[in-house]
Amino acid sequence: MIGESGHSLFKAVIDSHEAVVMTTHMHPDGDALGSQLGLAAFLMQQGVAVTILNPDPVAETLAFIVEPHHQVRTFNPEIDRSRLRDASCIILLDNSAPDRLGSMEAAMVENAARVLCIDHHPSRQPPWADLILDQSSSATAAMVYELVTRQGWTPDRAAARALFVGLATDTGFFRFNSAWTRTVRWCRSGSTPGLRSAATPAGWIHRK
Ligand SMILES: [Mn+2]
Repeated sequence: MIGESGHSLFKAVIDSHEAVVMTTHMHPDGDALGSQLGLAAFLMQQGVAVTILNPDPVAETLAFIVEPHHQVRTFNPEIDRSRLRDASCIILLDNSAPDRLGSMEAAMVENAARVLCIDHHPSRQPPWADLILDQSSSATAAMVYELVTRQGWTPDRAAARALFVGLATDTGFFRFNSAWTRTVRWCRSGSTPGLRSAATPAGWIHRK
């Protein structure tokens, strides 16, 4: 679970920026992209402009969770170095390790003072200014769900689907017992009708 300090930090960050750039690890998987799109939906509803700028393009198997209004770009050093430099806030999801940022590593480290990192992997002294880390969480998508619902937001259908894909990807589609109890509770939660309707056949999920 995310502690009180994490929820407070999240609120402080979202309340103080009108635009954010979001990124993740190289070769974004379902949890990376799903947590980005779920968080983006929340932020856009709060009036925050969101640009998703990733080291690698969206995998074909995940294209279905990207909505037409989402801005998902692939990092191009010539254009996007200045985009990162000019961003007042950069949110790094599902990764805290600079060396998993691929082509974005140097540019991200240069701007580490304005990075909020939200991740569930074990970390090694990450350089980012703000950290919300929870190794007990089965997916970054689950952390995003916890953060945005605490702010009183109910994910809409598209956001719920993106978060569900994130959770399904990192739990091997719920094969692991450790994730199971919490996940079932999460999906059954009365506040998340979107999650149940978002549950679709396993065939389209890109397995890690
Ligand atoms: Mn993950």
